[in-house]
Amino acid sequence: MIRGKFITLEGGEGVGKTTNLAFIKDYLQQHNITVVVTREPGGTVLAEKIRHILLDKHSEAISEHAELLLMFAARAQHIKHVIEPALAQGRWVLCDRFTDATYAYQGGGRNMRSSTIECLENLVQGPLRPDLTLLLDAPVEIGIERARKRGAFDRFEAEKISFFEQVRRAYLLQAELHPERIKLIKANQPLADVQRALIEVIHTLLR
Ligand code: T5A
Repeated sequence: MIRGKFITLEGGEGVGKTTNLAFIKDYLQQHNITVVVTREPGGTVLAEKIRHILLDKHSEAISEHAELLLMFAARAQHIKHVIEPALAQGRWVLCDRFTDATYAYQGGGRNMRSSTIECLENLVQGPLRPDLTLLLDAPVEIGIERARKRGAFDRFEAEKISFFEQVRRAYLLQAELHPERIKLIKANQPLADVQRALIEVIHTLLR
């Protein structure tokens, strides 16, 4: 059995990850690839419960360490019960956010050390890394405006613009550090152009 490919979609709030995930899934299925679509934080019953804790607003502030550890607790469940079994069965996994989001939000946004995140990454993931990461990048205001149209903000979306600027910078740094894996896609262009750019990159993986 040939192991499946692991593709992640990343980017700040409202850049179009969910919209394009559905598009990529259809594209891969047209090429006879069996795809598992999932998301982080979440993807299993327990990890979705952790997602609620992370995204809901609480009267008690979540400490930065608690937030980081909850992200990785959800990830550990997700890898064990969804991602690894699917890849081992030859299915491709398409995931809305993964550990690059931790480097961007907890690292960039919350100023947590990269070495701490790396330590948890190695502990929880072992050698597992995405085969391809599509990083949708757009100026912060554009993404926030798109997200705002959707309704009430969650705990992260309620952060200040400066937080999202730090997140964006950290994502771009990740792309610089891992150019072979992370492909940057300009998300502030018409959807049809974004999707043309996505197909160009995915096509190289299909070959
Ligand atoms: N988090 C997550 C961490 O802090 N650390 C971690 O390790 C992980 C894994 C998860 C939150 O958790 C944090 C980050 C997040 O804050 P989420 O719901 O997964 O939350 O992430 P969001 O970014 O909030 O997801 P959104 O649904 O808001 O954004 P998307 O998916 O990027 O955007 P999408 O596809 O819903 O599009 C938004 C709107 O824009 C339109 C769409 O039609 C839609 O209406 N749109 C476009 N309009 C014009 N032109 C285009 N090119 C467009 N593309 C999309």
